[in-house]
Amino acid sequence: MKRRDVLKLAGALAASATPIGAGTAAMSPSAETSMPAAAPGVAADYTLHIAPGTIELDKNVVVSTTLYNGQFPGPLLRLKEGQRVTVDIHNDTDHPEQLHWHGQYLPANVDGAAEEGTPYLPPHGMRREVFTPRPAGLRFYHTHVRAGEDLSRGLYAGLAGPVYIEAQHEAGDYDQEIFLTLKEFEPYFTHMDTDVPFLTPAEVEIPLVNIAAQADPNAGSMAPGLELGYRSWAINGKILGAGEPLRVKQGQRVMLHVINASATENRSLALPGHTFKVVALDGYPVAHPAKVPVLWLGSAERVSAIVEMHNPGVWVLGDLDDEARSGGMGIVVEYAGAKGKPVWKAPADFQWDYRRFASPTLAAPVQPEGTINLLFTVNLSAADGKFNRWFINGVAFDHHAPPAPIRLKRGRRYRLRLGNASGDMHPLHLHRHRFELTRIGKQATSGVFKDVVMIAGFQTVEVDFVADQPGLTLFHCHMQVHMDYGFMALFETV
Ligand SMILES: [Cu+2]
Repeated sequence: MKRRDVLKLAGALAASATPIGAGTAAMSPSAETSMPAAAPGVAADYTLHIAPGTIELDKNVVVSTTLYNGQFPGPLLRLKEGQRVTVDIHNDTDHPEQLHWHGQYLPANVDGAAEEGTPYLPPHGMRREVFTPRPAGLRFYHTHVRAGEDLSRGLYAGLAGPVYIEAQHEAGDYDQEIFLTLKEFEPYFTHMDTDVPFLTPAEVEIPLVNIAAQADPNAGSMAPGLELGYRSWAINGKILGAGEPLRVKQGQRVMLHVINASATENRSLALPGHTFKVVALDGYPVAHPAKVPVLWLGSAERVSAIVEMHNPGVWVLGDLDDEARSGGMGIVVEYAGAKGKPVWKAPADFQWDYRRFASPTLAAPVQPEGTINLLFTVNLSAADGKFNRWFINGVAFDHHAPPAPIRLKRGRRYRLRLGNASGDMHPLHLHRHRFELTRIGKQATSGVFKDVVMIAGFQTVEVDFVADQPGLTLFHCHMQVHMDYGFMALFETV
């Protein structure tokens, strides 16, 4: 799908061209690099152009935004684990850009975050990146620049695309594989906050004394800051009903790879009369594949789930939120031979709980070599008098004067004890690593590995990770309006 738009220049040209690495030490076979030009005569495996463009979400809804290769989502990059790939990235815009390889274990100069030291893609310039994709599973790429008040930039734009890294040996136990990238378009600022609670367990856990000590000095006198609203919603860049339906046959097992590429929103999906067997979260196979009637994904989360097609008809695979679904967040699923209007039925109430996919028997706890407490607080409307300002351990990340990184020793196992002293849910992302969920609220757990975890309001979550990537690693809330206003911290592994 969409691969026609990738300039895949492999084969004879590459084979006859100058050997990779000729004259550049940085391109020695073991090196992973980001360099400001393509080596002459050596073709890239993939070429991506970041440029302004328009997409037709529906025949009546054409949106101007910034895109990869003129399309949304950007082209699917199907990579092989451990097999080096060369990607040329051209920035055909007037602004510096960053392309972040979300979920991969890459060096800080390739990962795609200026805070870690990745060089910017200069306006009307390009970079060649050479890297070894890993780990296997569903990843994605997306822009990683600060947007602030500019709703044409950052993840408010159409800059996201799927990556699938194939394992050396992949069973492929399904009949069809379908990638679904969820994204809203036409963002605007609003004071409406439409969060619905869907996470469990979600006991209030942060001790009140702790909240009082960290309390917003403006609390009670200031209104909450601006949030985001959207005018259109789409799956794979098409409003519900505007694109081709997913065509299935009775008895098929369909693998859905779902990416929430939203700048700020949690998304849900249900398919009436069917269940999702979740086999991987954020591209990592889960310890216990379990069937659920609804998928929930925070910003940047991915779910891989198998749906058994045993309920012939024409259905809406759509978001539970009526406004989002009727505004386009859905796609039609059509069985061969079935006719009629697509049917939507709201599922019964369902709470999302990562522990459904955890090891049925708790693994013997492994003691981390260090525990790092990270407490998240907010000052209402404290940034420019209109945006909430976010703090990690009392420090709001300042892009002009980044705070000192938290030092880690390479190869050691650390526990992050995440405390959310705000009422908002946050999708928290650690770059360049995976982590294991070890505690959600009061419940110990094991066997669920991820790179984004949603934390409910006033809750604690613990995750363990091994600091095996030297250099700077970014940790942040994946909601653009939170990360842009302080919700970031850096680790440095030495
Ligand atoms: Cu957040």
